[in-house]
Amino acid sequence: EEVEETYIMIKPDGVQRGLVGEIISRFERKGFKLTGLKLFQCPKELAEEHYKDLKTKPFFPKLIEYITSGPVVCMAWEGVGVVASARKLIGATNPLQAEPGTIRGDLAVQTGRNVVHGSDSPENGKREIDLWFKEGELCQWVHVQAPWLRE
Ligand code: DAT
Ligand code: MG
Repeated sequence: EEVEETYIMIKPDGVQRGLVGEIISRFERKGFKLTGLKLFQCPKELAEEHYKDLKTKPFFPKLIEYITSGPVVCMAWEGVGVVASARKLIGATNPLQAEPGTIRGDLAVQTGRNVVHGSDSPENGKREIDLWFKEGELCQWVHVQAPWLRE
């Protein structure tokens, strides 16, 4: 049981569709701690670096176009098991296969417009937070709920 960090990002469709509050709420209510938050228009180079593992995929150019098509909401969340838990809250990559109750299962219909990103490992959580946030943009603070979340 280790404290982890994950990078969560509301993609341009989530912002345009007015889902920012709804999506942030789900992580807040679960009991994770927000340590970074900003609205950001992402340059192409950053999107390409973020998704570098998918560079050879046929959908890569459209993915980069999508991610850079409008502002995104960048977030860093901290907590025990937050990486895997956030992936569960988000749901499967294809929203039509995502379970009801998940963000994608409830709020999206297509892989190419799946409203939110979540890191897939603690290592990538660190890498992505480093990539998207500058020094001084993250806050360390005492989560007063902590003793009511874990015994
Ligand atoms: P996830 O976002 O669930 O971690 P991923 O890392 O495999 O999924 O892919 C990153 C994003 O790329 C995904 O959210 C949407 C897009 N993508 C993945 N597979 C795709 C496909 N077959 N067609 C179109 N877009 C795809
Ligand atoms: Mg991924």
